[in-house]
Amino acid sequence: ATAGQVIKCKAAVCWGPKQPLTIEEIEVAPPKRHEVRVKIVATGICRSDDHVLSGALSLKFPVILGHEAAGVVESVGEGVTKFKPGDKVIPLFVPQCRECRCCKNPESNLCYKNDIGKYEGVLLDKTSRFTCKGKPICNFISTSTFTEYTVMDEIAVAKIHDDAPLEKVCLIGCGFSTGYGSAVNIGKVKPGSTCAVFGLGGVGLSVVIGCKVAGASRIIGIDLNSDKFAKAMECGATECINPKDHNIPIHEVLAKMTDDGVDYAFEVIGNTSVMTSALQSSHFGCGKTVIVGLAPSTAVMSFDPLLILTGRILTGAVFGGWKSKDDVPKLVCDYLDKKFDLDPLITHYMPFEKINEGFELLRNGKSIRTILTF
Ligand code: CND
Ligand code: ZN
Repeated sequence: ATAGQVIKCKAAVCWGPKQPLTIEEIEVAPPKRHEVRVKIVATGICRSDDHVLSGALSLKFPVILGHEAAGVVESVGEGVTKFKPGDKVIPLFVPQCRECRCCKNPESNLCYKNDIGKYEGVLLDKTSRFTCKGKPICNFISTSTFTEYTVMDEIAVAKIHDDAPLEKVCLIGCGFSTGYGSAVNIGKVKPGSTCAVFGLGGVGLSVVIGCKVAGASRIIGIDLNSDKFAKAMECGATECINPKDHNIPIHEVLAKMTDDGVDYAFEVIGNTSVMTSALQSSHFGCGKTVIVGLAPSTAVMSFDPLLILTGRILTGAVFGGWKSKDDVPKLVCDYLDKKFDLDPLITHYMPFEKINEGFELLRNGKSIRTILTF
């Protein structure tokens, strides 16, 4: 009944950094050619959304944030053959066009048509489908999920299994897959190895889960907030340390604990000095450091190049290296087959209207993932 029409609905609009989101009535235009309009059913709050609110990531305003979600197709634009109304889907903040140099490379998952770092705030046709009070509202990294309805390019949407519980598998849209894939695809953690995970939020705990599945024998969690440790142990950490409890640099603490350094170190905070600590914590000649955290737009990492010269590997990835359109449906099936659990990551459910409270819980270190439902 709504196909082809402008839909009026509620969305949390971000008018600028350092101010609360406001719930507004917006207009969502019908999907154009090769676009899909989706009714969002559940969306998680990720620290990357908060990096925009804090001002750490600079992009164009006003914008509708949110990128970790699940929903149902409402209608499709011209030329769309792989989706129909009613299909369950997950938005993809890293699209997969299958045609660009990166998409054709089996080793890469970064499609040329992504908006991460460019932050143009538009769909592929260079406009967004949102307006509010007569003003255009920008799209966020190909997705925008803090809204009842959103429009995405079809390359930025994955169709998932009909049985998937949307209020859980929304985490496969970012936090879980990013962390888990960083361990299994990017770190390629080996059985019997020692891992260090810096930052035990939703993404960091998912790294811990990935290290455990990969058979690591020691998984050391590191966080400034010791309240995160119980959950980390539940997810598979074998020990946890708080840098505040030590009067020597954390990499020296780890060196003592691990016979000169870990096999794999993961930075899952977005702090460039912790990125350097992670690199320093890895063993010479063989240690690998994976950057997962998103640093502020102007931040620069600095380190002694001898750390690299002596054989340490430094790498990183968005979305855990998964080729999004290919792998998200498989991850959903793996979840349905009980190959991993998402429940330990979910600490709160809230109605969408309470979105600002959800962000407060994240900032105060009281939540892992809050899932907003519509
Ligand atoms: P969240 O804020 O939940 O977790 C971060 C954790 O780090 C918290 O538990 C903090 O207490 C802890 N912490 C903060 N500073 C320090 C410090 N100096 N030393 C030790 N611990 C510290 O965040 P999240 O898990 O949602 O996200 C983590 C990062 O990953 C964040 O930067 C986010 O933007 C990024 C990310 C990256 C990607 C990707 O594709 N690579 C996708 N999503 C999120
Ligand atoms: Zn995210």
